[in-house]
Amino acid sequence: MLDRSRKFFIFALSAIVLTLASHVCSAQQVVKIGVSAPLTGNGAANGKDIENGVRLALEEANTQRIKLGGQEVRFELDSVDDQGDPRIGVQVAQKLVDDGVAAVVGYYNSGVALPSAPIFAKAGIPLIDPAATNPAITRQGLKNVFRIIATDAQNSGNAGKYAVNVTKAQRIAVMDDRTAFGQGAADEFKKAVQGAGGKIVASEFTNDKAVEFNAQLTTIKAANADLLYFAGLNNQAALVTKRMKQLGMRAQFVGSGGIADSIFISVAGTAAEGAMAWEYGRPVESLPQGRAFAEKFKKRFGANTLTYAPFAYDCAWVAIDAMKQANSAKPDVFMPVLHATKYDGITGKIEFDEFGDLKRPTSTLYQVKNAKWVPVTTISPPN
Ligand code: ABU
Repeated sequence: MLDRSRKFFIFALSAIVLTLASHVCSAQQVVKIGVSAPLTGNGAANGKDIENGVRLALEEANTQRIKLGGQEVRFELDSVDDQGDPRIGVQVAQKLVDDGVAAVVGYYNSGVALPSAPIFAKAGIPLIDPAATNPAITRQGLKNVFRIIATDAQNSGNAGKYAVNVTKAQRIAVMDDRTAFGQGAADEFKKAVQGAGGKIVASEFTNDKAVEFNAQLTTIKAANADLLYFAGLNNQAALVTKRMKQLGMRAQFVGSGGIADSIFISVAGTAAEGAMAWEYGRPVESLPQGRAFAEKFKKRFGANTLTYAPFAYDCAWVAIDAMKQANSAKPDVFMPVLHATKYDGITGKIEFDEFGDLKRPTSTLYQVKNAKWVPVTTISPPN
């Protein structure tokens, strides 16, 4: 049996230890950064790429022991799987709001971004988009949406003008996957082709689950098209090029954004050779910090980035940078700073226009040569 004074001593010691522990914990403020992307299903490889880009940024930020309002912060990743499905997307957006995230990096799919952005707007939480490119995402009159990647008005607009003015295609065909991204990109491409005086000879569509395109490609072949612009994503684009080869089509395949990656090359096999695609931004390895980022990413995750990790990494750092400047992780305090961002990122200089889109959006045309995507040309607005 312990005597009374010994019991009191143990009780007092426990109280001191608990007080000290709670003091140490409260000395570090946790700031949650949300990510919404498809972590399962068709877009999972791209979703994981986005998630890992943010993860890397937060791990680096934590090594810097950043202080906000005099208190050290620890950034915590709060990642949700939107499955590339708009219905799931809005549910998990609400979960991020309920979790109290300070900012969100998302989306991969434009069709998920469109209905989810207003949920963060209502909660006053900034959403920074690394990959979803339908122009309407930043045109919903919301003040919380930012995007650090060219839109499809810009990327597919460049593609349309280039097809007419540089490639000199005479008979242009278009096919899209009827998603918010694919249909939007196809419309922007057609507008640009027609604006440049080009001729659209066929306009076909599929759906984003389809694996067979015989009917559409037979129509396009019969229209004697010399260029096919496919507005859809990597896996399906690869199946389209394979079928084009099987049908003996001579039309130049040109993809919209979301195609120039290792998945396309591995699925298309030898049919990939010569395929072209317009992608967002500059080739990362051509940028001052790009090569170092690629090495860091590979070392951390044991794999190369697929496409969007550099953009997602920049999204996270743009948010952290705004918090540092505002000396606060409260969205209403750092959001005005976010609007005035001037940030030198892995993907280039980041400044936003009145819609939250990049002031100087860039896109690059790539072509597959010897089973590798090689940059052909980059288009960027003049300074
Ligand atoms: N921008 C390519 C990724 C797909 C999308 O925007 O839906």
